[in-house]
Amino acid sequence: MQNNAPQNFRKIIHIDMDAFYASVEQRDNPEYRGKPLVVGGLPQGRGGVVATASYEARKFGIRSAMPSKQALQLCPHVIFVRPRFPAYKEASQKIREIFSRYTDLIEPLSLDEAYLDVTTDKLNIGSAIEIAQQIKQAIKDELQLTASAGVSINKFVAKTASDIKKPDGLTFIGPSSVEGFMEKLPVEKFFGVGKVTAQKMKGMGLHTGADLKKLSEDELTRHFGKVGRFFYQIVRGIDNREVQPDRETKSLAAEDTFPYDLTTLEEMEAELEKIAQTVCNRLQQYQLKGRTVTLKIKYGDFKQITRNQSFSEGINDLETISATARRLLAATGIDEVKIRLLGISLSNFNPPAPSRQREEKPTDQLSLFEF
Ligand code: DCP
Ligand code: MG
Repeated sequence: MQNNAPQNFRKIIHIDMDAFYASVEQRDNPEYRGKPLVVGGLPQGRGGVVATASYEARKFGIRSAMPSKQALQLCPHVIFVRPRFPAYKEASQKIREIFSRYTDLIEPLSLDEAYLDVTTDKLNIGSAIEIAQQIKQAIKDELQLTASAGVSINKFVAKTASDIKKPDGLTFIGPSSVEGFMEKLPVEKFFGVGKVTAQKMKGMGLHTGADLKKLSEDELTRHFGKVGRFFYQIVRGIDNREVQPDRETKSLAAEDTFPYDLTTLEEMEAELEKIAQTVCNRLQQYQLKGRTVTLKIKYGDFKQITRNQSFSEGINDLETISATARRLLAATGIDEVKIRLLGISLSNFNPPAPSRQREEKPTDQLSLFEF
């Protein structure tokens, strides 16, 4: 991607901070440096989970979203610390200020992740690789943190690339390498492929992009619904989604598709509790409170309903979110139903979220896509 690159290719950078919360803690507390560290719920507490783990802790198999108790079993000398959201938010604002030196087309995905469109950049540097290097260096010099970058011609490939060499990596997938890169990519790395879809694909003998490429657009849509069209295009290196700056956060959701239909209230409530925990973590991560809780249910026959309840004040605590979701579920009548998917979202943020921090982690839900 030099200055003389054909102008019809965009230059997209995806930046993702390395072990973000844990790195901020190690930076601010020198005694934690070089040590296995978990940021999240304490193992003594009920239902505490790992938000993130330092790279030293990952060597023991500790991962995000794992119960803290399990993390302690994997590494008995691991240090646990509670999250300090204001510190992460401050670091996040500073990285965004660094990005804005190069372009105004910045789309944050969360506190530690953003897409940048540098097809034209403010400093006339021209090379997206050079810009990514400069951004990484500025983050190191000014924030004493490291980031990994992916550079390519579209969002999907840039995001996938940023994950290839972590920590402190920079991966460039040029226009002529994009299709080969997609062909080799395992299906579970495709955006929109969660555990249920991945299982289904493997059952059909589809393991990589190259396998998906053998199917027609019709076949992909038939098997995977609307997202089949996205798979058809992306495996050919096509992803026309634009980098969208400053889109307001309207809602924050989490949902799960189950490998088998839920039939008992106990199972449904247990799953709802997990989903409520995820939503709650994200709300606290973004420091948001919502006034409306919406429950989404998809039944075994694919029929889908939503039910919601609003409050006069914004909420973001697990207790209220979970109890509201349970109440909404009970009111739908759960006798003799089969439930395939449950989801909870919070909306009506007050005050409105300043800029979009849309959740874009791979899940089985397809509603996050914009085609
Ligand atoms: N996070 C969380 N709960 C999760 C996943 C992440 O609270 N289940 C928070 C903590 C992370 C931050 O979001 O530090 C960024 O998430 P990433 O997935 O980018 O993970 P990290 O930045 O921690 O690590 P990596 O180096 O793999 O990007
Ligand atoms: Mg990260």
